Order: sequence, then C-alpha cells, then structure tokens
Amino acid sequence: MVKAEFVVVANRLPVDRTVDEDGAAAWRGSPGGLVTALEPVMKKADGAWVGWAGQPDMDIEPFEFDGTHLVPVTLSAEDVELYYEGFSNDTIWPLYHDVIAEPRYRRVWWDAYVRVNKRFAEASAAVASENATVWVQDYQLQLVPKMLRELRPDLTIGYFHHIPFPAYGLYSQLPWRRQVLEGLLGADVIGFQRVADAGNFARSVRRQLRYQTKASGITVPAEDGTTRIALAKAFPISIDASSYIELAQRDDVKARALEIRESLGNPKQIFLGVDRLDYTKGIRHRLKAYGELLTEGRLSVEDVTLVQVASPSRERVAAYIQLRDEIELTVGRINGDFDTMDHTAIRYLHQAYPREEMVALFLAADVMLVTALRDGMNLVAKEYVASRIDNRGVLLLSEFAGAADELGTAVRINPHDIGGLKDAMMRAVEMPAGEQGRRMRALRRKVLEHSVEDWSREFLEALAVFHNKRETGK
Ligand code: GDG
Repeated sequence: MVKAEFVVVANRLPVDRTVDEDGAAAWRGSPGGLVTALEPVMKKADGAWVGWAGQPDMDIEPFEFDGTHLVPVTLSAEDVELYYEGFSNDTIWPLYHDVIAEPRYRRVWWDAYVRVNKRFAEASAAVASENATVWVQDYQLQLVPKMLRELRPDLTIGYFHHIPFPAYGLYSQLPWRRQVLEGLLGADVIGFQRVADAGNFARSVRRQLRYQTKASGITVPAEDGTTRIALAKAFPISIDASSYIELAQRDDVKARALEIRESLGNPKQIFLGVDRLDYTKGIRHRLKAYGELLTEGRLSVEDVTLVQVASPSRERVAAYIQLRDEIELTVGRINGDFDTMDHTAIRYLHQAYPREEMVALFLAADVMLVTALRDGMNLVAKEYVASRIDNRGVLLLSEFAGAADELGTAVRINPHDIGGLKDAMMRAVEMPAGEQGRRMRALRRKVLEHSVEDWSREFLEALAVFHNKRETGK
C-alpha cells in the first residue's frame, strides 16, 4: 500500500469523473483554487489526496492522477444527503455565515457527519507515512483533526477553514458546539481567513471549553494530564494571479471581451456579478439596488447592462431552490419592465463558464459588484483585480467579505444599506479614469504581492515548526 509524507484531506478529490460517448469512464482534473495552490507542494512532497469522487455509491480503489496519489472515500446517497447537503450545507454553512438563512439542527444529520468524518480520518490515517504531515480542508471535516490525532499521534496536523467562523453568540446555538471545537483543536495549526475569525474561534474555546489562550496559542489538555499548544491564526487565501494576467494578455481573450460588449449593444457601462448561486453572496440586494436605480431614472437601460453569472450550486438544498426562484422572478420583472428591443437591463446566466470566458467578462466589465452578506474571502474580487492589466474598472466590495481586510482601496459597501449601495454604484459609473487607475493600481499591488502559493507556503511553514518539534522531541 502506498504511503505518503504529505496528505491533503478535503471533501472533494481534485478530479471529476467523465463518461465519453462510448461509455468509457475517465478522470479529468478540476482546476479549482485549492488544486492550484497545492500543486507545487503535492509534486514536491510525494503527496496523497483523500476525498470524495463526487458521485454517490462509487466504490473505487486509490489511483494515481497527474503525479498525485488519490484516495477516494465512498459516500452513499444517504451520506450525501445527511452529511453533505444536510449538516455541512444546511446546518454549518448558514450558521457560520451569521444565520443569513436559518440553520437546521437535526440529530440524524449530526450522526452522519460524525460517521463520515470518521471515515475520512481512517482513510487519511491509512495512507499517511510515519511522522507525515496532514492538511485537512474546510467545514465539512471539522472533526477529522481530533479523530486523526487519536488514531495517529505521530502525525502533524493542519486544518484550514475557508468560510467565516461566527461570533460566540451565534456559534453557541450549535447543539454540538463542544464536540466541533474539540474536533478542530486536534490540529496543530488551525488557519482562518480573517483575524476576526481566529478571534471568534478563540473566544468560543475560552467560553465553552475554558481552555487558556494567549496571542494565537491555545493550551489544549490531553487525557494523560499533559498539555500541548495549538495555533489558531489568520492565513488569508489568495489566487494564482499570474494565470489571470496571462489570460488577460491573450489576444483572443481581449477580442472576446470586445465581442461581449458588442453583443450587449455597446452599453456605456457594464456591471458584473459572478457568484455561485448562494444566499451569502447578496445577489438579491444587488438586484434591488439596480432595479431602483432604473426605476428612478438615475440609470437608463440605454446606457447600462448588468451581467450576472450565477453558477449552479447545491441544487438539492431547499434554501437554494427557493433562492433561485426569487432571483429569477426578480430578474424577469426588471427585464420585463425595462428591456427594449435593443437593450437588456440584466443578462442573467445560470451557467458555469470556462476560465477564459470569465476573464473576458472581467475585462468587459466597468464595475464589478461583490455584495456578499458574509464571505470567508471571496476570490472573485481578487480575480477581477488580477485580470485588470489595464488598471481600469471599479471594484465594489462588501465589508463583510474577507477580501475587504486586504483590498482597502476598493469602493467599500454595506450590502444591507440599499441606499448606500445605490450611491456607491452611481459613484462607480461616474468615477474618472484617473481615480480608477489610482485605486486599481493599489489593489493590484495587494493581490500580486501575496499569491496562493505564498498562502500555502506560509501555512505549511507554521505547521513545519510543530513537525520539527516532534522530530527533535523538543
Ligand atoms: C469558498 C468561500 C473563499 C464561479 N463561477 C464560475 C467559476 N467560479 C469560480 C470563481 C472563484 C470560485 O469559483 C469561487 O470562489 P469564491 O471565493 O468567490 O467563493 P466560494 O465558492 O463560496 O468559496 C470563500 C473560498 O472558498 C476559498 O477559500 O474565498 O469565501 O465561501 O474562483 O472564479 N469559475 C469558472 N466558471 C464559473 O462559472 N471557471
């Protein structure tokens, strides 16, 4: 059996299964941000990746893909419903995003979450070599660090939390709040997007478990009476900016951006929203503000178009089905009221696009709308900035997105304040080129100076301190 010195554990494997016309199955890499971030480390370190292959009841043996050893964890249709759609996406997701939607607390979901986390921990323990480093990703696997430490005390364990960690007053709703904190504290390093998330976590640990915290260190007692220190700290995630710059420089992508503008009737201004169709992203708020600006005549459909890409997401979860209905009703109303034969108010696309098309959209857009009500980081904001090699365009950025901590020269908005949002949208369409350039250059400096490779390197360096301590016994 293959053993690896470095193991990534995530809900999903970095591949999708495809079936061609002749019915032959194959694997295709799914190049998400995490895959890009970890690629250099995986290649260097003889890495393994433990995760679900994306389809229920698919029992597959471990296999090699693009230099990485992939270890599939089987989930039954029931596991997917209870652990993934239920506890992960209908309990933890809304609770951790400040209860924008009502979290549902169901004991059968929790039982499935424990069961499935155990399976991930066991698969990871089986593939990790002696003294290996294991990096667990995200909110679907919060119990894995502790389970893994119990199975394999020799391992160095990291955990990164991609979504927000809520304030104690909200977190304390969770019926299993102690178990989740203890689960996370099995890790040596617990990484968060924002300083505020790490602070919220430390406060919950103090209040619930009465453990001591000092700066980023948390003293965690073990059953044998000894203690160890776990580090809970912000490691803001980023993007592979150079790949966006490369795409933005390509002639075919630039030509496509012009073609997009033309196909929309060459409006003076294009607003753009790119989001998974999720209630945390504030799509309804942005539509409301835009609709009111058209109604009041502050904007005219002859001059502006809003392009909204809402990529399909979690389509079996009730809150998402309802959200889609609401958004599509609103879009239909606004378009019905304002469209002309030649111009559309909103070009709404419930589809996913290749990255080339995304960058062409970024280049075509004068104003990027990031109106999240709560968001761990929001990579789209950084991708827009990286793509604007011409130093033009305006980023409207919600202060509730993690990206707001770094991107100080964006036009900041509070998406709950519809009046303020409308004023900010007007300010953006009227912003002189000089001011756009000044702001965009400062934003680009921020995004380019801290890439996703820096993110993974900094996290793994923090983890290496624990690894070295174990090796030397100090
Ligand atoms: C979670 C946290 C945190 C979207 N539609 C298409 C497409 N995308 C890409 C975007 C971006 C990614 O998906 C979405 O990342 P975000 O960060 O914006 O949001 P979440 O999906 O909610 O991600 C978030 C992140 O994890 C990382 O830690 O920042 O806060 O919620 O890269 O470009 N890509 C393509 N076609 C689409 O239609 N190619």
